[in-house]
Amino acid sequence: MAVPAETLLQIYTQIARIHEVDEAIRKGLSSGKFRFTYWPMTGQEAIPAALAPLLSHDDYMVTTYRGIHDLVAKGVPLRGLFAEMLGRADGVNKGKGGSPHVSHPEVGAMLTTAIVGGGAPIANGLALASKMRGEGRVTIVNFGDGATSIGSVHEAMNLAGAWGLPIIFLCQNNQIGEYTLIPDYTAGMDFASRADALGFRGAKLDGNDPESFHAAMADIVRSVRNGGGPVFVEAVTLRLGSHAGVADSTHLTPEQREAGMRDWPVRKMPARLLELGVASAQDLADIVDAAKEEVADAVAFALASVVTPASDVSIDVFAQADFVPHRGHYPVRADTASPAGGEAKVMNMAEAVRHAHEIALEMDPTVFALGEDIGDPVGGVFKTTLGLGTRFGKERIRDTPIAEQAIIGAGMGAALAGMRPVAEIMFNDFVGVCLDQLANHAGKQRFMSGGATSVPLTVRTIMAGGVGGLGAQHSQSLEAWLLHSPGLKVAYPSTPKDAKGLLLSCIFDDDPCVHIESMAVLHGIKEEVPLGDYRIPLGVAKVRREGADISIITYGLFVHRCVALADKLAEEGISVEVIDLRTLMPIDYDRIIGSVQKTGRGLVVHLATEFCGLGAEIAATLNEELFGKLKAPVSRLGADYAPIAYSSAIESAQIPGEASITQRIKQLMNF
Ligand SMILES: Cc1ncc(C[n+]2csc(CCOP(=O)(O)OP(=O)(O)O)c2C)c(N)n1
Repeated sequence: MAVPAETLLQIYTQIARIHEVDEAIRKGLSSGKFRFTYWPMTGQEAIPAALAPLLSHDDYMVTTYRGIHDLVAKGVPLRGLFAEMLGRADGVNKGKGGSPHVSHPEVGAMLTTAIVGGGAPIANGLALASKMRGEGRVTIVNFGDGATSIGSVHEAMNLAGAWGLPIIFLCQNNQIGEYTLIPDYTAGMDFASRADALGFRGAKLDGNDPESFHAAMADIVRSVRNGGGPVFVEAVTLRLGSHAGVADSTHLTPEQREAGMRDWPVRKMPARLLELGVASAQDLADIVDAAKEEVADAVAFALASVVTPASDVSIDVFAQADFVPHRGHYPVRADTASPAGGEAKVMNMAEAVRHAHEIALEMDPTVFALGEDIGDPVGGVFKTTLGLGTRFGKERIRDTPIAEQAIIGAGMGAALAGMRPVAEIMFNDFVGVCLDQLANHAGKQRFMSGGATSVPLTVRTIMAGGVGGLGAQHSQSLEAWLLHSPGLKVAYPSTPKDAKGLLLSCIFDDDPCVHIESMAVLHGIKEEVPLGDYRIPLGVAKVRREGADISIITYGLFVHRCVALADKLAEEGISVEVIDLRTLMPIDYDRIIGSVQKTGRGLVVHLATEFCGLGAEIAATLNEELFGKLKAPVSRLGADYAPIAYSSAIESAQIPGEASITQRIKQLMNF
């Protein structure tokens, strides 16, 4: 007998627990006692059950909406799990994640995603953190066969292969995507062979045979744990239930269903254990009774738990609750920024960014950087990491494949595991390629986990608009995308000194921060930058130029353009105050409102498209808050609603410029 009797009983115990959980959910939903979305894992119980004895709570796991069986077997306490599924305060995530978003880091259940394939890049980051720290943990990422079609899984597998990560891509092939059968969605049905193509091991196993599956996985887990690199496992099983809900499946013929029921581990394993003589009928009945009792207790506990108050919705969005924007709530934040004294050096923004990296890398071993071409000799296409690879090594300055989802996912996963990664996305426009990882995963994870996890990830990206000639796909300023995604902080420095101080604040912040650097400023402006460690607090704007007649609210490159224009307009007798937001989320409404209250006029200027841009938000707030005190309605000016043109002449006409800003200021002055 390949698998010891004790292990077989452990596996059966997990199968029984999973089955009782499944039954209780079905009963609760059918009776109307429960109301939540359930994606049944019926039929797939043996996969995590047979794997469980090979893992400890130190090993990381990522799963999907259909992964309740994975969570049970990984050790998530059933009381907290049921309360979570019911959306109750005693859930492991305070009921904020619910059935598709369970995280319980105490047992290594790090993340559950409802985005098909979205977990794979993040799991890489968990594995990377373990590898960098030499911890010997194995990371398991579960997903369905349908997820093999999505780009994030391919990107993640490629990166794992390139970096030799200790991860198992566990594809639970239940023979169907959502409602589409495998031959209808791929011509490459041998999923395991995809790993071969990426240079690592793939294995096709019978996920419904606990014995052979356990034995094969024992070998695979050992190899991965011992540094053998990633393995892709196709665990063949069958989804016996429907895609969602508790109705019977409609995708199986009666014959297929009958065969599936015969092969169902929940039914066949007891007979096998009796046949092997490892347990008596009474032993097996005791296992089932214990599972029933545990589940009944968990259900009673969950039903007795209260719902998290709706008023808590702003909690767990950010580490700092007062960063969450609320109408009428404008916290006053001290400007503790100004670094006093000390040695300083004249730097451009690229050098200041590099210097911030250096300080962070020196002081904290959990800091590392990753991105395309960031290592030496290139040092990043904008030279923002030049020399760092030579000084800190390839482990901490990591060149990546050209795969933005894999980059952000690896950063996010490592952050989940307690690292402080700094990921570079070369151009702001490329955020579109990885927005799911950023917005759906990094931004939401603290909230979805009810604060059980955090993502101290920094993403740096370069915004090249205003330079000219880069065209529609390398020139956008996309902060509005990010600001519309709760959970992401956004810094947008205008000077080298601010870039260093803000970037350091981002790196040591406990939430995902996006640091947007204007290409025109990166190498275009120099100033004295203190050499010491200093932080510019997030959410503190700065008056760049004092004025009395009108306040211009802007950020990034346009701070310089607006200050220059203000100097010019002063000669015409118009006194313009220029506010540099520095951070867009959290936003410093206290200073914005204070300035416009003083001048009685406000104009928000940004390079981003005017329509639905940040300017619209700020103008609306100012008009509401200061109505009656204003000398003119607060206005906003951004780029025309069109892709950025390749021709510099057209680009400069379509984004705010001296003429259009002056015209708008004069309109407001003469209102
Ligand atoms: C990116 C994305 N696209 C589509 C969906 C809708 N959807 C939810 S589950 C599912 C089927 C996924 O099939 P598979 O990967 O085989 O996993 P299974 O549900 O069988 O476990 C789909 C298409 C989604 N959640 N995410």
